[in-house]
Order: sequence, then C-alpha cells, then structure tokens
Amino acid sequence: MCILKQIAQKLEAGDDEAVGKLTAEVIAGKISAKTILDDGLLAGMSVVGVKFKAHDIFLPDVLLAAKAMYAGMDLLKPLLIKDDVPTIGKVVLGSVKGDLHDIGKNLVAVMLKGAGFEVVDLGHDVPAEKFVDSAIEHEATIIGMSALLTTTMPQMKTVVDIVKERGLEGKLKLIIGGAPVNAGYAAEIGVDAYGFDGLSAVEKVKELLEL
Ligand code: B1M
Repeated sequence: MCILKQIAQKLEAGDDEAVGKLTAEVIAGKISAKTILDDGLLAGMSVVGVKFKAHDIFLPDVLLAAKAMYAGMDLLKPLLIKDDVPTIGKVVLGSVKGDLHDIGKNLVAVMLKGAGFEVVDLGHDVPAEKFVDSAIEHEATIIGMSALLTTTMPQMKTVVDIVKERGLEGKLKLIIGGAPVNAGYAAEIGVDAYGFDGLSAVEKVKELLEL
C-alpha cells in the first residue's frame, strides 16, 4: 500500500508512533511536505470527521487521531517554515472563545510563518477582547480567527463589534476561517476576508496588506 495511505490509516487509528515513523520515512523519500500533509495527514483526518459524524467512532478516538496528526505535523513544520524569510507583516491568530480545535489554526500559523509573516499565536479558546488587545499590544495589523463549531462562530462577530466600538475599523483587518464558516458568513459579519485553507489565508492576508 502507498505510504501516504498508510499514514492516513494510522492517523485514523490514532497511532501517533506509526504516523511519526511513516512521516519521517516519506520526508526522507523526498515527497513534498504539502503532498504528505494533503494526501496523508489531512486525508486521514477528513475520514475521522466523517466517521465521528456518523457515530462510527467517538470522542476519545478523535482525540487520539488529533495526537497522531500532531506527531506528523511537528515533523513537517520545519519544512513548511523556511528560515531567514524576511518578515512582511504581523498577524495575531487564535481559535475563538469556546473552541478547543486548534489543528487548522496551527496549520494556518505554519503557512503564514512560511510566507514570511510574524505570527502572534494566542492559542485556542481566546476571548474576543484578547484578539483586539493583543493586536494593539503587538502592533499587528491583521487579526486571524478560527472556529470549528457552529456554536463558536458568533464570537467572530463579537470581535468585529469590539473593533468598531474602539474606532479601529480600517486600522485592523480581520480574516476568518474554519470548517463551518465561508465567504458569505464573512461578508455577513463584516470581516475583511475569508480563508478556505492555509494557502488561501496567506493569499488573502497579502491582499489585505497590498503586498
Ligand atoms: Co471536534 N468537531 N468536537 N474535536 N472535530 C468537528 C469540528 C465536527 C465537524 C465533527 C463532526 O461532527 N463531523 C463537529 C462540529 C459540528 C458543528 O459545530 N457543526 C465537532 C464537535 C461536535 C466537537 C465537540 C462538541 C464534540 C463533543 O464534545 N461532543 C467537541 C467540542 C470541543 C470544543 O471545541 N469546545 C469537539 C472536540 C474535538 C477534539 C478535542 C476531540 C478534537 C480537536 C483536537 C484539536 O484541535 N487539538 C476534534 C477534532 C479533531 C475534530 C475533527 C474530526 C477534525 C478537525 C480538524 O482538526 N481538521 C472535526 C471534523 C471536521 O472538521 N471534518 C471536528 C483538520 C484541520 C486541518 O482542518 O480545522 O478545518 P480545519 O482547518 C482548515 C480549514 O478549516 C482552514 O485551514 C485549515 C487547513 O486547511 N482554517 C482556516 C481553519 N482556521 C482558519 C483560519 C483562517 C483561515 C483558514 O484564517 C484566520
């Protein structure tokens, strides 16, 4: 069986040791980091999502899959973030309040860093005020928010409202992403951009900064 398929299957099975070992093997075999990410790790995680929704697997299985995802991602990170890339802008990034999902947000951080952005990673379960306070503190011009739950999406609008209340509209640009959000929702709540994945987040942030 193709080694990328094996990675996907071991991730589904929550076998972090095997995912780490196989990922190291494919890296040595000179397969690109993007291919390993897309066709190995993300392919496995997408099956986990489908099975979880269908109640074929349960929360502990998803937690193990997430651990296995990180075993692979940790090895890919240095390949996706090149050294000595000049900084082209600063982004404050986090998963919104109530949301513990951080794999996608961390991938977006890796892609942004790889493109030369400095990322202030606020982690997950980030209160709305903290996004704005941190942007001011770190003199960042972009706030990036990730949400994976329909119940946490409204937190993004709360950040928009705080930005408006503080008269920071135009000074701070906002980008959102995550499985339940889309361009329509971005327009509805009045953020500046929507990123479908890490690569599109990079493109959108560059557009916002006119780079
Ligand atoms: Co949860 N979970 N989960 N989960 N989980 C989902 C999201 C769910 C869709 C599963 C399902 O039902 N099929 C469902 C949400 C349903 C909904 O709201 N409509 C769900 C649920 C219900 C829950 C709990 C409520 C379960 C429970 O407790 N009963 C609970 C909530 C916890 C909480 O947050 N308060 C929960 C918990 C968990 C774990 C902790 C076990 C674990 C997260 C571990 C972690 O992140 N450290 C987990 C996982 C792993 C998932 C699934 C299976 C996979 C998510 C993932 O990491 N995908 C997920 C199913 C799914 O999404 N299909 C599911 C891989 C990741 C790379 O993709 O995060 O989409 P993603 O990020 C992408 C893009 O969205 C985009 O770029 C990324 C790279 O391509 N992107 C951005 C993301 N953020 C961006 C920001 C940007 C731009 C692009 O700009 C700033």
